[in-house]
Amino acid sequence: MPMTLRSNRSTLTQFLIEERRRFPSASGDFNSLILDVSLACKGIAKAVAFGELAGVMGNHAADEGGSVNVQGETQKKLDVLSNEVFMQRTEWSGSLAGMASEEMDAPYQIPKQYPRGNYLIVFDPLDGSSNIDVNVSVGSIFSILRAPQEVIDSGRDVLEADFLQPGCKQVAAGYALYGPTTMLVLTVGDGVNGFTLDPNIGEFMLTHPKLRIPEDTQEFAINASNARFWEVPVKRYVDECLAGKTGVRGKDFNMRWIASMVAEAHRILMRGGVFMYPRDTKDLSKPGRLRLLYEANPMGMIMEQAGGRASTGEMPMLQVKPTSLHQRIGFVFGSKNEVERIERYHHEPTAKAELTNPLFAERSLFRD
Ligand code: AFP
Repeated sequence: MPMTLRSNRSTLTQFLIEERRRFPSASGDFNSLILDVSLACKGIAKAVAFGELAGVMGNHAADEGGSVNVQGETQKKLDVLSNEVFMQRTEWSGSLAGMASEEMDAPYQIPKQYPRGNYLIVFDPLDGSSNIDVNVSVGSIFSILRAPQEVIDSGRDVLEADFLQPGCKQVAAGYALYGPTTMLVLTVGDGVNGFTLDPNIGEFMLTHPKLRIPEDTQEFAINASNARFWEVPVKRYVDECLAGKTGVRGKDFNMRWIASMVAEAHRILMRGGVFMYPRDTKDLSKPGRLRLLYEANPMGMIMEQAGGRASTGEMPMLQVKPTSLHQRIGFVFGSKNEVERIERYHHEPTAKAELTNPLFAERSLFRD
């Protein structure tokens, strides 16, 4: 076990204080919020690590308050626990005007006994939790927005509309990855930095400063079982990757699918790649699988801050004007040149025409 007490690495606290020195008028509220979030993530990391030993695996029982969240998805015990940890760790300090979560239908009001602050936080407390029982890496994702001035001035309860800000308005975004090591990856709008939790001292240490995503890649991630529901530009892109050296791309591609977006995003941050959960025709009531406000926007900000790209397939993710708290959206992110290629395919005039041409379906390698 490495002895890290004499490490020269910055702690998260040190990193935040040094960042804050660049803004002498800053109150410190923002830093305290990030530290509260990091504490929530440490708590969740512990619960995840103890797993069955702590009795936290499996579904949240109906007799303990229900088992299906607002998305209509079965809640795991750890979903509920992680949500509570996030709320408890962040509600008290006076930095938040309100919060919203994947696990709560409506915005959560800061209890009256606590002061209200300038920021809103939106989070997915445990993304990938359908994998938790098989011990695959999972994570927490968060997005921090400035509360509308009128909310700050009046101190009123927050409304859904207060959260419906495009991703380009995010002040900060990050995720914690509960994998072989626990990591916190954070952007405050000035690049992306990765911190590894040092179990010896219980601190996040700056181990991956200024992360950059390679602009090119030969690795893609998509749930191929949905191939028959994909739109033409996505089919075309994947078919071309699969054709490898013998096709128009002239190079072989590798494919990965963990079904845990934080883990996929982290792989892409480390070595490049492209992730696609595109809009498809599987369930027309759902324009995509992932959620805009607490999955696509924070991950989109991280990708763009690391030199990658985040898109709906058709337009930059961070420009989308949200229409509801739990809105779903098609999401493509990762190495810049690949994401731009996918966007180009969506914009080519033939893409729309081919959508209505039944013959095109026969050309996909995923068809019989
Ligand atoms: P859960 O949090 O319900 O497990 O969903 C995970 C997720 O939102 C995202 O992390 C994955 O990329 C995606 O769903 C996996 O979806 P498939 O089950 O269709 O592969």
